[in-house]
Amino acid sequence: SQRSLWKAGQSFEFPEKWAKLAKKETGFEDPGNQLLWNTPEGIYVKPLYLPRDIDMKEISEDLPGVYPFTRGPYATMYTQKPWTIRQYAGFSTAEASNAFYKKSIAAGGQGLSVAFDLPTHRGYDSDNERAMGDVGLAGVAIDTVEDMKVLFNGIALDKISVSMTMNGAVLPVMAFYIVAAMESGVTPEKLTGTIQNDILKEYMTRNTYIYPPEPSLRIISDIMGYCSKNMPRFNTISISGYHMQEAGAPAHLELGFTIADGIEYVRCGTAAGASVDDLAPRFSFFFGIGMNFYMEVAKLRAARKLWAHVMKKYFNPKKEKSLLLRTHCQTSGYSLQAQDPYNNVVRTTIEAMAAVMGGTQSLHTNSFDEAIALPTEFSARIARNTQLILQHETGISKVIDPWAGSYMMEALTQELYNSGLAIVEEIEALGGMAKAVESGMPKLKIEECAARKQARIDAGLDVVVGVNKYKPEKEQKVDAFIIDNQAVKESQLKKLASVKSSRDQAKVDKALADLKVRATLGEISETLADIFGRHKGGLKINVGAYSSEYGNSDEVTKTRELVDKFAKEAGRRPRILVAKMGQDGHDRGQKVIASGFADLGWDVDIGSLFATPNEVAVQALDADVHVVGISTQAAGHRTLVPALVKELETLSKSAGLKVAPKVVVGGVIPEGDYDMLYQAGAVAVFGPGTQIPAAVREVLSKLQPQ
Ligand code: DCA
Repeated sequence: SQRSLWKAGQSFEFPEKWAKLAKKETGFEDPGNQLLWNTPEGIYVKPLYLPRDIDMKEISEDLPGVYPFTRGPYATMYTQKPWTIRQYAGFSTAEASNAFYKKSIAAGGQGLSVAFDLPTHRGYDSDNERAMGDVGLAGVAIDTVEDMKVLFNGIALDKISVSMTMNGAVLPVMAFYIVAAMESGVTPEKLTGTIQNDILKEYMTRNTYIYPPEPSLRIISDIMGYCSKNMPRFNTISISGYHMQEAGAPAHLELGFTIADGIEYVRCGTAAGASVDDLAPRFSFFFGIGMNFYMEVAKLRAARKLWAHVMKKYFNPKKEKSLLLRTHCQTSGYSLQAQDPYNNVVRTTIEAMAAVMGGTQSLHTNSFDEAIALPTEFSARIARNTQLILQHETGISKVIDPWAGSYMMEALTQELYNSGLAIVEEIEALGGMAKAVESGMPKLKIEECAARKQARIDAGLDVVVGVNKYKPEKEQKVDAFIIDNQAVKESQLKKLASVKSSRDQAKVDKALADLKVRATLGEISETLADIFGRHKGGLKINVGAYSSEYGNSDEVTKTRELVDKFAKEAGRRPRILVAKMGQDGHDRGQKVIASGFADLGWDVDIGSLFATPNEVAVQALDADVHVVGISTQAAGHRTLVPALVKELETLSKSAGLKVAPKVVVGGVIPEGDYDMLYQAGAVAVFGPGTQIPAAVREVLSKLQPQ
């Protein structure tokens, strides 16, 4: 199955002595070149690396703690202080999350990392109609200072560093955090931790923005400026490539776009009056670590070198600390599979090893059941222990930058550096990342790579053990952690009502404009949204990316024939609206499905993010679709799918239609939810790992030509 990834014209020299032996072993005419691996980064990974592949003079001078920091930001690295074990967590109420944090610190966790629920991200209080399906599901619901105080109750905020993944509603969340700390006796200058505060990647991938780019960037500069004056130990931004990788970006795109984002943030901050040396020493980064082991180690090494280089070139800071790239890493959520899920423990371990061999400062390891639902206490313990074992039972932390000097690793580091730099320069030529994001270019590039990756998996070219090869005869069941969304919501509503009734409402109304009273997150965000507006994402589909990668196999031909047959009988092509509901902005699945269905002959409409069931139903009827496909990643389907089916039935009836559009659901769906979705009226449910042509056929089988 050695698909010829070797492109004509690409050829490298290999030693004759080796080539002869390899020829004998393989029967290949030119084994060195025929065994090349053309990675999604467009890098040719060779079967054999040699001294000639690296610039020995340049790398022999590299030292950890010394410019360009390829070998690490600190001179002694883990030999003096291992990376921080920082598990990203948060769910349901502040009380439940607080109890979880205390337990995980006692069990070896070294720093906190708060996951907020989607309504909090998007600036809605739990009592907002748009929050209905998402309260407390993908993170903790925080509406007020009182919630924040409960979240950190009994945790010494001057000792334990707290990272908060917040970008959209960053103003109220930072305000709540600072006030909660002050009311527990900790002044702002003592606070240590990180606020994600990285809005640019939200427009590209993660989609938990609120306002349009310009005012959002102003908010980010304000926070960086405020923290650099008042919170000197706090990292003011976590410039994140992670979500790009999750959305489908190969390493070179993740690297290039993230560094380009960093440049934009320095520009924003300095334009607002701060000096580069006030800001940059408290910048931090965040990368995803996937399964391509060597590539991921090389990516972190290249990232440090690239950041040091561009900072020097564009800003020439005086402080050496301004050149340092310090990073958090998270193992890849995308690489986790719902099928044969214990394999995920192994995947996460390998990714964690790549992160620490690449020299990360802080690490989150995913739990093995995260492709199915939120982690259970058991799976979270295994995930944390994975890091504890790496720190305590292996010798990994005893040597700094252990891969240095490997011909392969040094060559790969340089290749990634070169391609990352080329992307940075391309973005600079477009006028910087804010402009590039407005043009939609980075998002489309990432989505194209996601469609290609899915096609390679569906076609079996990329093997995923237990999913498209080596499938177990019987699937192992794992316990899924299901949050009672209704109960969390009720508890939040009570707490919210109590804060609202215990304050002087006239004073709130009068003073909300200058945001000085105990305003809620939703009130602050809505007030700002009145002025800034709410941002709407783009809705483009990558046509052709899926099929060009998949090729014209029997599978594709057979599926297209069925689609054509339907079109002939129905007098039009089958039409699907691929929609998302609630505050879940993960749109990789939505975009990949849209590309795949379009390439297999369907007419495809894409729904806006953050829609209510009513909005989706109206769009479905307007577009006269046969099917509404709901992509769900954040558990909101339990509330939102039944509501959608009802809306579709009601609207179809009043429009005089004989049948309402059918509903199919795909994404991260625990097995225990399948029955309730079918009972609610869904005609098909697809878990992760579904092959798109098979999904197309199943959906078709549910349709009667009308
Ligand atoms: N020798 C001496 N001091 C060291 C060494 C060493 N080998 N290694 C680290 N340190 C020091 C650091 O200088 C730092 O002190 P400082 O704050 O006074 O500069 C301190 O020990 C903590 O180390 P650091 O590497 O900053 O690790 P963290 O505090 O865990 O911060 C960082 C990591 C990436 C910078 C931060 O932004 C972070 O934690 N991000 C997490 C983001 C997140 O959780 N996202 C979730 C999605």
